Amino acid sequence: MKYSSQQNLYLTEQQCKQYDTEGFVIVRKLFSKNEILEIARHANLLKEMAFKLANNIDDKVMHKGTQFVISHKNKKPSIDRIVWAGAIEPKLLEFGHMSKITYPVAQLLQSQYADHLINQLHYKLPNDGVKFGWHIDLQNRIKFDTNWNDVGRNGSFVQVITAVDEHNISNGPLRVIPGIDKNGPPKFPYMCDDLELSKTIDINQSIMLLLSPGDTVFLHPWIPHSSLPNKSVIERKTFLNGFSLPGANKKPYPGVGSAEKICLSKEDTK
Ligand SMILES: O=C(O)CCC(=O)C(=O)O
Repeated sequence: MKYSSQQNLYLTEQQCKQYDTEGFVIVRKLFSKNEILEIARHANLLKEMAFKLANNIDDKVMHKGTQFVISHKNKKPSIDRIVWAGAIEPKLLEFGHMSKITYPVAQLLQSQYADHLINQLHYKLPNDGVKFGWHIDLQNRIKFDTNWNDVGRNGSFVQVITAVDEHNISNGPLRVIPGIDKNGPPKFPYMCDDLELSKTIDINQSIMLLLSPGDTVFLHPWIPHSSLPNKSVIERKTFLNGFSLPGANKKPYPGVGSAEKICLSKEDTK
């Protein structure tokens, strides 16, 4: 192993193997309680801003370099996502660039550099109806950039998902279908429901990722995942950072400063 000086920041060999074979690895309590409180504080400021910006129509509002995606379910505005949150709250970019995120990403992408594509917040307030259909992140990347290229031949993208609140069985946790087929990504309709997915994939294999605040999931771009609406009284905030191998993505993402090339690790992780 060439990287030793920051050994404790890296995933273990077993965790890397789990990512390669299962398509995800959970690192419990990656962020401390104080760090999560700080992330939640910035997320709550942006939540208030989103509701101030909400019109009566479904909309994507670009404000001060951050994109607010708002829709109306049950005649009330709900926040689908806040994209490139760090443009307004730069501290969120700092959290996204912390070594505890970027060192494992360097290992998984096998690269010292990456383009930081995603710095995003998902809210899922109680009964707001927000849900995410079944998809793989590769579909998101190709939908955005039709010239997306898997230059690294390992998916070339890692999504890092941090629980800000608890993710429990009733507030719409992430559901995944574990397993990476080395022959290529699974094919099924983008953002489909359980019924549609079950035509091609055994839905009984799906598992819920139950998380405590600070727990962080490193997600492979070929793993099918989705989440149901929040039917509880507990808010389910999530902080997401996505990184692609330089050369894979050719288009800037929404948000001022997005898709910037960053140094993930001072050490060669190949
Ligand atoms: O927040 C969620 O439940 C879904 C996240 C997701 O689908 C994604 O990161 O691609």
